[in-house]
Amino acid sequence: MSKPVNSVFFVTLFVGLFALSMLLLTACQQQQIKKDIEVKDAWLRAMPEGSRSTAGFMTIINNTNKPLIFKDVEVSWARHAMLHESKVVDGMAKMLHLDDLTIEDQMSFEPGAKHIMIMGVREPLMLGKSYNILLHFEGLEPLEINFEVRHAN
Ligand SMILES: [Cu+2]
Repeated sequence: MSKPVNSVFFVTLFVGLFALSMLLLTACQQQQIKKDIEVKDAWLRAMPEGSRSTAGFMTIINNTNKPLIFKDVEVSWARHAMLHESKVVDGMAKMLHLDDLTIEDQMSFEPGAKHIMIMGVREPLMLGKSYNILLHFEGLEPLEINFEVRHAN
């Protein structure tokens, strides 16, 4: 009579331990990636009332001994996010879409230059609050970074 109960118990225990080890593994991978790739000074531009778009800025430091290929960005709280660069072309300010970026030692994203363009923001961003952005690098798990909403000075 006790046998089926025991096997159910062990299956549950096994599944539980497996899930736990997967969680720990993922946490370790995230920690290792955060050592390899340092992201400093991550912030989002506070949105003027009625605006649906914003931009994100940061400095990425490559601590690995290989060039880092920055592929893409992803946000859950907006319709679309992409890598952009502001440039003056023939006297006109333009924003160009960027494909893969190769980061040797470090790369800065700042107002008037490279930035994360975010469009179709669903809820107005709150000043001082932080929002997650996923950074995708070639051959690595996505890196989740908190960006704090600030006023551009
Ligand atoms: Cu842009």
